[in-house]
Amino acid sequence: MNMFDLTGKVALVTGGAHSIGFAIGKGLAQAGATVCFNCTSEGSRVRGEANYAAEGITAYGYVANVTSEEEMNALVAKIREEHGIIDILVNNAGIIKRIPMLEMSVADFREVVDVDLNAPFICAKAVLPGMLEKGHGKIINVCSMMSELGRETVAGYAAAKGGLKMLTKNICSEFGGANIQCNGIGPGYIATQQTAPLREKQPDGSRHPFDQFIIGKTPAGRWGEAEDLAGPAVFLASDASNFVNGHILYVDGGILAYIGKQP
Ligand code: GCO
Repeated sequence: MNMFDLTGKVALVTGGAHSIGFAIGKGLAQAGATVCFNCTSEGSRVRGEANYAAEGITAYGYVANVTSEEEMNALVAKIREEHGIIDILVNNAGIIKRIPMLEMSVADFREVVDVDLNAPFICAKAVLPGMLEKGHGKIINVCSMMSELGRETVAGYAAAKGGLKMLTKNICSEFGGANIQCNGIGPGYIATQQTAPLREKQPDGSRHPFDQFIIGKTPAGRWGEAEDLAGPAVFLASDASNFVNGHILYVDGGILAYIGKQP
């Protein structure tokens, strides 16, 4: 018996065409799940399916905007028709705007909260009726270091990711009795396109000060790779975690445990 086996399960990974979402989708597929993902353009849908195909995986991409209740309801209905009721939802799609707070427009703040917090509510609401019908379900919210910590320039992102942590606990509270587990994964600093500006080499070829800061702040002494999130995602998607609920599993190389190196 393999308690991590996801054979026969249908997963939807929002923003699962590339980066962290892709690494999670790939992990779920390798554990046996049928993986569906959505993205915002036909181009990334095609590229996303090709990314999976290059790993020998058939994944199913759809164009749908996570901030639209109508589009996500339609997507969930379509996946049900084509593959079955969704067993696993990974709320991964997210954006960041790094702008000092006094320069940040309310529109920018709202946009970040819309994608990073309102959308997970919309997507969870869309899949929960099917999970209730089926008598089980797993919702995994991709949180952040910013679910716990603040940092200059990321007011919208930190507010949304802190909110996402609490949405996780609330879904757990409300649906735990229906055998639905809602947990979060909190990536530390992961080398992705989103964090590329924080790792850009200086004109003199030296490391970006933020890059040095993160290496010093991470007991593991490195940035994470998107693949580091696959195992934790498989765990939270599988029967191995059936009594784990409302928990945020930080996958951060130890950042949250460590005060940091003395300069
Ligand atoms: C930042 C943001 C993100 C982080 C990530 C940490 O510091 O700019 O926090 O870009 O990479 O979400 O979990």
